[in-house]
Amino acid sequence: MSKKALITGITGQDGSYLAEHLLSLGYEVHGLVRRVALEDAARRFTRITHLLERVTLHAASLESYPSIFHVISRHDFDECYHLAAQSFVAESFADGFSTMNTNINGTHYMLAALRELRPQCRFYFAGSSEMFGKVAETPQRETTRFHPRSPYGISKVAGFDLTRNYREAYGMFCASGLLFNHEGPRRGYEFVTRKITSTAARIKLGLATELRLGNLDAQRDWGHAKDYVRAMHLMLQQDTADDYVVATGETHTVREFCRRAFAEVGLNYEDHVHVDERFLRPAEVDLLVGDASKAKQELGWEPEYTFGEMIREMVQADLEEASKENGQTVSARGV
Ligand code: G4F
Repeated sequence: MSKKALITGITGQDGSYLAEHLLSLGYEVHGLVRRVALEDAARRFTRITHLLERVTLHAASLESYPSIFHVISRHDFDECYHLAAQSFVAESFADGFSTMNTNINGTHYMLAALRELRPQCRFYFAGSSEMFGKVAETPQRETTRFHPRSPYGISKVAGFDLTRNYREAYGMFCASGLLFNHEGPRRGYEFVTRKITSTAARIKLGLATELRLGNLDAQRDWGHAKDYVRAMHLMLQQDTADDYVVATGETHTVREFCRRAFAEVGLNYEDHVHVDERFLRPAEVDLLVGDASKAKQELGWEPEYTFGEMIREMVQADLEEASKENGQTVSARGV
């Protein structure tokens, strides 16, 4: 009998890679999606178009306990990966209330519905290195004290605490991944890596001239999302539930990312990148670098992509994307 997994956030970068991974392992994969997404499939399902025949989608909202309860009551899930969230840190400063509502209540609704209906279902919570915020030590590990610096980070600390509390109070198998930044060609354009690679490609093809960014000195531990979803799955295959840092152990500045991405297309970032105060944050997380020793030892997890390989893959994908746009622009002008 194949295992049945439910993924919230299946249309996102991590959800789409995780769905592919679980399908490759023989899982029956289900996803929670908002009804508006079902009604606008062509635009909202771009990352899972190739999977639509192989996954089962259910309409539900993280803001509605009854809708979550309804889906979980109808399927005997073995594993639940709770990835859905408002995950853009800058947006959480703009509207902290909706970030808190969605992220904290959404996690609580998932846990409460599982406790009520499927207490044996294993639960994964997508924690974040943003929880370390103003870091108490370097590198950051599972025991590092949290000091979140944004409503998003605070919401993730609350979700992490809820997850641990369901594990301790009700004996449920609830694990959290403390995932450092993870990227790839499916990353949203609002995040700095994709903003850089997509704009570098557009500049190269004459579709843009400049890139406006905020803090170039922030340092991040950037891995590839494809590697990180394997760690999520491994966490739910252990004998006991626990929390794990997932990171590469390397850190790079935003400036360094720019330099390497622009170099991939033969350009000098200094000719195109400008600092724009609009992209600075009220409180910044200056330095993140994770120690994933526990995940390596206990889960047998290792990242496969190097930093350079990840940037190359992203730039290549964005060059292909921009070439299509270029072609369309040319033909549209031609008409
Ligand atoms: O790409 P970012 O927006 O990612 P951030 O804030 O580190 O958060 C991401 O990683 C977390 C894991 O640690 C996740 F939990 C979270 O959901 C998200 O996936 O920004 C990275 C850095 C920041 O220091 C930011 O200030 O890049 C800096 N930055 C500089 N200019 C910019 C820009 N970030 C964005 N998005 N846009 C800019 O123009």
